[in-house]
Amino acid sequence: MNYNCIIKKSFINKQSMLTMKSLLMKVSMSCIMVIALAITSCAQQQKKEEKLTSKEQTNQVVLQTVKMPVNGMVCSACQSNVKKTIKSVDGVTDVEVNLEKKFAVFTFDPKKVKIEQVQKAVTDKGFEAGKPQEVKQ
Ligand SMILES: [Cu+2]
Repeated sequence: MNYNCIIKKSFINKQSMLTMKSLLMKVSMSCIMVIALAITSCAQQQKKEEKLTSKEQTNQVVLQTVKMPVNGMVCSACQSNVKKTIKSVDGVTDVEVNLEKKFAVFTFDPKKVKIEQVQKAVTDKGFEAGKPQEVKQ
């Protein structure tokens, strides 16, 4: 191998190195672009999901369960009467009446019915409805 050849070879190497460099630059630039695009689209998708969950939350029915003292029940017929009365109120989903301990536990949708309406329904039947207390589930 002579001197000339070595120079030529190094020159070619330099040039190919340069093209390699510019190619690498282009590739990395497009890589960055793709990553940036992915991040933005990802962020948008996350926003959509957030919107969806907040929408679901507003549509969600939050039920409330209360324990209400009921006086005036003397037999199981009274008990079932009270139970039927509370259950017939629109918005009430679940009722349990305890004759011995003189209370009713019922679950209702506060958007549909107020506790006072349930109390009134019970007192209208001749029973005494006390102050309801919230039951934590
Ligand atoms: Cu009775």
